[in-house]
Amino acid sequence: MTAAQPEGVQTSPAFTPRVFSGIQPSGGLTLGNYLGAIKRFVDMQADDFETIYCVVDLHAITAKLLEPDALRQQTRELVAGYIASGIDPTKSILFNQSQVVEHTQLAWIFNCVARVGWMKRMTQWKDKAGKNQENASLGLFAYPALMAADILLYHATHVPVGEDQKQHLELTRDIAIKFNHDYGTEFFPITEPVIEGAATRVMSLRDGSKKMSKSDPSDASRINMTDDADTIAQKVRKAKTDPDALPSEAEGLERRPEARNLVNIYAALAEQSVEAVLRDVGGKPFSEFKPMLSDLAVERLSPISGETARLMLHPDEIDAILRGGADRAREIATPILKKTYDIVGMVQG
Ligand code: AQP
Repeated sequence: MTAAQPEGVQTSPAFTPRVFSGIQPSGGLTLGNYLGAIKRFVDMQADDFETIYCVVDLHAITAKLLEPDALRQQTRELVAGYIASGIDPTKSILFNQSQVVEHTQLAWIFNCVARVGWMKRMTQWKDKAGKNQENASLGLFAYPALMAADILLYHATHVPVGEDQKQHLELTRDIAIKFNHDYGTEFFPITEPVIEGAATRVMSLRDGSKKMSKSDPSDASRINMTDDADTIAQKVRKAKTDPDALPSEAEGLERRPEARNLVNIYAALAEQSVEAVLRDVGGKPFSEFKPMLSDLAVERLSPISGETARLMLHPDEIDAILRGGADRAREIATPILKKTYDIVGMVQG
């Protein structure tokens, strides 16, 4: 927990299972976003869950303001990437955050529930604000309260995310617990993070201690979902490794972060366990393993990048999908915000 749990808090009553997650249109999608998040979103769509997937455009301007045309383009590209990866907008609710104003309205309430001390402990705040915290935006500082609102506005019970978002999910739980406690209610669920699979934390190809990220200044650090086959092969060939051959067992990857990262990526793309992959490739040098990895990445990613490019030829259709998704999202969000205001004591006409 990021904050002390108030005494006497009860866990949530049963809520209808509902999945919510989002991705920022802060740049093009990376392999990290795909393996850590989108692939899991698609898997959960097949389960017996109501699924709500969001393009969190309000979050995308917290680290820095983007060129308006770039934000519009990246928003549409993210929608295209979601659909090309298997999100079906007739099964899942797919929309962009700014079209459902209830997100920011609930975030305000949560700004008043969350404590400054909780926010200051967020590693993403520390990483992104760096040494220049005085100059960082207030939005970056308050980011986790908006994220809690994104999730709790739908009474989401499960949130699939990569490992880097675990702390924000814990803060979401803390906000729900404090709200429920302060108002003597059990209105908000205590959401479960779903962090599963071989690639919950895909690392930079240039530095095995750093997360692969859309906003890393080095393009060679990541595989973009729109990279062509030659670019993928070149990035994998140049990926940092060590001089030893691959081990036959997972323990042999300890203290070898770059080797572990490439094996994890392979396992996630092949939908195999790390152990099964190492049974096949143990003893091989990287000069043999890297071409296997780039071939597999191209095989898996090129249909997605091709379909993304095709969908991007029809921006009006993408906008219509977002409008329809926002209408469906509002049907769930509006009564939950109204009830929240009522609990807080806001007089509604
Ligand atoms: N490297 C990663 N490995 C596994 N999962 C990852 N995710 C991001 N990077 C990795 C997961 O993708 C989802 C969306 O993330 P986001 O766009 O909301 O923000 P982020 O986590 O900050 O992702 P980036 O790519 O690093 O964006 P920037 O550079 O803008 O900050 C989340 O579920 C995240 O866990």
